[in-house]
Order: sequence, then C-alpha cells, then structure tokens
Amino acid sequence: MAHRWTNDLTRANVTPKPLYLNRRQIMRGAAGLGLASAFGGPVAAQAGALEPNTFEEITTYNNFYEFGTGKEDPARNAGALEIEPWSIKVDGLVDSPGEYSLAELLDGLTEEERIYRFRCVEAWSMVIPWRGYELADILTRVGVKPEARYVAFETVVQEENMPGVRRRVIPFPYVEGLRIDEAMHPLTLMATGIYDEPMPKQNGAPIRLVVPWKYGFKSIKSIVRISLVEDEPPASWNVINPREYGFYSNVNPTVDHPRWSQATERRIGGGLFASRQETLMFNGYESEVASLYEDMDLSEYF
Ligand SMILES: Nc1nc2c(c(=O)[nH]1)N[C@H]1C(S)=C(S)[C@@H](COP(=O)(O)O)O[C@H]1N2
Ligand SMILES: [Mo]
Repeated sequence: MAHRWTNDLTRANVTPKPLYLNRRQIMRGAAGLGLASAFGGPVAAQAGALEPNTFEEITTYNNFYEFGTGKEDPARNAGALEIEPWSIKVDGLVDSPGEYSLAELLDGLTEEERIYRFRCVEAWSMVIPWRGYELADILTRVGVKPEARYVAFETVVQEENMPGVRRRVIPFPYVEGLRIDEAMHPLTLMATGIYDEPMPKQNGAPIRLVVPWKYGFKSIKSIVRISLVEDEPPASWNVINPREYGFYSNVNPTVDHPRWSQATERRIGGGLFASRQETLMFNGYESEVASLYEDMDLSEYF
C-alpha cells in the first residue's frame, strides 16, 4: 500500500552484530583504561538506541496499573487476564459499528514487525520489536465517517483478575485517545506480538496500541473498545493530573514534566550502552510526524 511507512529500525539494519561486538570490546578496553568518556558520546548512545531490548527486559519491567503500580507487578499478576475469547466493540462515527472478533478486524491485513523506540514519561526507554497492524488499516475496514475527529480507546476491566482495579489505584477503565490524523498515521500500530511471540499479557494481550512518538501512557493495553468521536476524548493520565500530563503527550526534550526533566532518558537493560542518553524530539520520529503539529505551540499542547 502506498501509505505504508518504511521502518528505519529493522532487525536487518540495526547495528550489525560484528560491529556492535567490536564496539563493545573497544568500550570495555577504554573503560579499563579510564577512557570511557572518549567513546561514550553520541556514537555509543546511538548504537545503544538501535539495539533491541531482550524479551526478558520487555516483559519484566512494565506499567499496567490494572495489575499493580510496581514495575514487576504486571509480570507477576497479569497471568490471570482472560484473553479468550476477545472482541472489540467499535462504535460512534463509523459506517460499520459492531462487536468484532480479532479475526474479523485483522484477517487479510498485513502484519508487520517494527522495531520502535519506546519512551515512558518517567524517563526510561526501551527499543522493542513489535508485531502488529496499522491502526489506519483497521479503521479503514470499519469505515470512518467524515465527522469523526478523534479516536477513543478503552481497556478491558476484569475486576476479579486485576488486583489494581480492586484497589482502585486509578480510575478504571483505562482510557486513551488520538486525533484522527495521529490515528491514521502509518507509524501508529495495533500491536499483537513481541519478537516472535503473541503479545505477553503484561504487555497488553491480545492487542494494544503503540504510538512511538508519544510517551508510553498513550499506548493503551488490552483494548476492548474503539470509538470514533467528534470531541477530544478523556485520556486517563490527563484526567488524573492535567497539569502534569497533556492530551498530546508527544515526546519532547524541550518541554519538561513539572517534576522532572524530559531531556534525557535511561535505557532499560544491563548492557554496556544502558547509560543515560539524550532524548530525541518526537522520540526520533520527527521527520515522520512533525508536520502533524506544524501550527501548534507544543508547550501549550503538551
Ligand atoms: N490499560 C493500561 N494501559 C497502559 C498502562 C496502564 O497502566 N494500563 N500503562 C501505560 C504506560 S505508563 C506505559 S509506559 C506503557 C508500558 O508498556 P509496556 O509495559 O509494554 O512497556 O503502557 C501504557 N498502557
Ligand atoms: Mo509510562
């Protein structure tokens, strides 16, 4: 399809393994001589940024408040999530509203693997090989009416299976939203897997949003409802604390969170490159998405 975006981070073009290993050895040698800083600049940071996190890292350090607020709670508790059968209610300003099985929504569409930078508002980051479908393809399948200006998403609530829901740690269901042009952007994925595995429960099985140029909280998990609407829909963190979390939530090193800087990030993972690195505008996707926000003051619409 003509609109399909070409990934700059495929498994084939991440830092070639021999070069990466060689650089590691150089770094190790330099560190031993107390010269780490000479090699620890932008080149090393960039190499780190392109090396995907391990499956282990991606599935044991999570945010999924339905299962608790600790980073290890989702891995510990999300096993109770029931994902079969799963359906998604599509409603609002669409030609074909209804309750769809995943097969009805996805069969026949192109599933792709895309390695995306992933950045949490808490200033940690990973590089994750997602598999999934362009949200635009799904929306086109159900038919978006011209009056639709936003897409709203809702996470499943299974109170008996979700200790965070029982404790009401935040209001549930978790909800999120995108402007229609953001939703139709070819970078926006409905992800159904990580590496070669179906989506792990702690990462939002069976299907979750991934919007790589926005802070992680926009990437809502375990979606059961997609609504096409006219007005800006509620977004959980924006509702909980509008001063700290805006609706847009674009990764932006020049607009700090009121309580901490967004200029740098800590790569999760035990590797040599797991140092702090500079955060990139729109999380590195500036050339693809900056045009969506051309006329907006990003310090007002953060
Ligand atoms: N339903 C739901 N979706 C959610 C969250 C959540 O608590 N509940 N946390 C968000 C936040 S803050 C982040 S950083 C990402 C984390 O995704 P990961 O655990 O797959 O890395 O999920 C987002 N989606
Ligand atoms: Mo997050």
